[in-house]
Amino acid sequence: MRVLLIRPPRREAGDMGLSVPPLGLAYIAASLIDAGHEVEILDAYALRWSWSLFETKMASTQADVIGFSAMTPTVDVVRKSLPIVRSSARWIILGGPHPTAVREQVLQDMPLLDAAVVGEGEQVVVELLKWFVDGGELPAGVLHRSHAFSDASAPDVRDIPFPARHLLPQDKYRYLFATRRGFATMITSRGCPFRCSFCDKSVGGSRWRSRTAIDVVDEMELLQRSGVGFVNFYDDNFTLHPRRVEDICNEILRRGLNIEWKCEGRVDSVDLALLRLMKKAGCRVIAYGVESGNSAALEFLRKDINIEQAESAFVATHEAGIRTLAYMILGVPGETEQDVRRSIFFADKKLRASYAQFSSLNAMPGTPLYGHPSTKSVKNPVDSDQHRATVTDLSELQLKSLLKEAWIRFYLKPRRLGRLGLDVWRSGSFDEGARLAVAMGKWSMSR
Ligand code: B12
Ligand code: SF4
Repeated sequence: MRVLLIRPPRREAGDMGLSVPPLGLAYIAASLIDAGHEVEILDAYALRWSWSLFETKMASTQADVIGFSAMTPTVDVVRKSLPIVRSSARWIILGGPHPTAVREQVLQDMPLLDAAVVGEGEQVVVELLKWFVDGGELPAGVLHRSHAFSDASAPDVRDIPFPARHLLPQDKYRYLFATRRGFATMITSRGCPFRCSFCDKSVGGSRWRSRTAIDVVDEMELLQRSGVGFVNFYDDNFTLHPRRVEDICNEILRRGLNIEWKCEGRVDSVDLALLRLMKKAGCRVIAYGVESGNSAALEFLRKDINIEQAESAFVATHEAGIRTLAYMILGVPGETEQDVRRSIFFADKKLRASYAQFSSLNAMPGTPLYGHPSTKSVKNPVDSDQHRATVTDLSELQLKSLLKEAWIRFYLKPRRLGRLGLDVWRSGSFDEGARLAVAMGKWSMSR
């Protein structure tokens, strides 16, 4: 069959969202190619297509199946795309965190969809396409209006083919904090055993499943050969098992790879010896879910870490010569304006994080917090998109202005601005850097 996988255009032309590869679509494409289908990916988001260009191109496109992926906050762009592509394919399907979290509701919400896939879709999508033609019993993992749903088991991460990156516009992807040009993302493990109240683990589940060090480094080597200089590991918990991280680092060193990377880690799973090895093997940035500088907020978030662990992880990471990115959540229920300012101070002055990302507490479907009584609809100035269900005791105005204050207080410092300028140059993120500078300028003037 001819299959077209689409990431729709940005909601608005000036949307600042990161241009990161849609790895889920690339994994789905690889499985379909293996099963003998003819597959294309259209990443209209990274290509910065306008909606009118998208409409024009779709009018002359024909495929057997069109597939989309959706996160809850971006599902509106898929909804907008459906009437545009409806006559371009016989079947339209959707996968990703959104249908996985809301299940049957997605088919009611989007009548133009034929079916949706729940969870990791590599095997399910192949069975679904076969079912479209042959009929019979609906495969497990598929939502369909006239058949009952049953859960599919997760694929073995060691058997999944590498993502079909050759179908993506590789030169369009950028990451502002990358230390080299040529950017790609990788996933080396799926699932997470922790229980943070703001996190949607519906797709990967609670069972952590990892690829072998050899398999991981094989993929890195392939990327290096294709011109990639920097890899972002987007595993939920890259550092969960330190022994595996050691194996990956030793394999990178054994093969003499010349590639730099970033990963996501927990502050309770690193120590100086491991961090030094990671630095030697090319690790340049680690993003930690610090979330808050207030113990009560950490408890509310069920993060199962404490402030002292965050402090020692940041000291050790800096000592190893690796930069840090602190993910922070502001305005957790129970937090006053003063508490939020303490959290900002914590990331800025105590942890001395190299970078920080400040968000509000979104309660999305699939998260334990979904439906919490303190939920309000708040527009986050940083995301520049729609209102989001946010759990906070602060007013929308207070939260908005604290978020702006956090970004400005953290980044408007000569040292950090200088580093950002260098990052823009090294990563080639000129467009992203310019957009960020304009946004920061606007916020500081509107304070
Ligand atoms: C990388 C990443 C990003 C990247 C972009 C990712 C992209 N372009 O695809 C960036 C950094 C930009 C990002 C931004 C955000 N993200 Co994000 N992100 C991730 C992360 C860490 C990894 C995604 C990934 O590559 N996974 C690996 C692939 C293999 O999994 P997958 O994409 O889910 O795909 C599988 C299945 O879903 C399914 N599938 C997916 N698509 C399709 C399509 C078809 C046709 C089929 C059949 C199947 C299918 O099969 C795939 C293979 O198994 C996930 C967490 C995670 N562990 O997945 C969060 C996650 C997806 N993000 C999330 C959120 C909330 C956000 C933000 C809203 C955060 C914020 N507060 O701003 C923003 C949204 C920004 C925006 N406006 O677009 C949530 C989504 C929850 C939800 N219910 O929607 C997640 C799950 C984090 C979490 N645990 O809560 N994100
Ligand atoms: S936030 Fe991170 S540690 Fe917490 S449950 Fe989600 S993936 Fe796991």
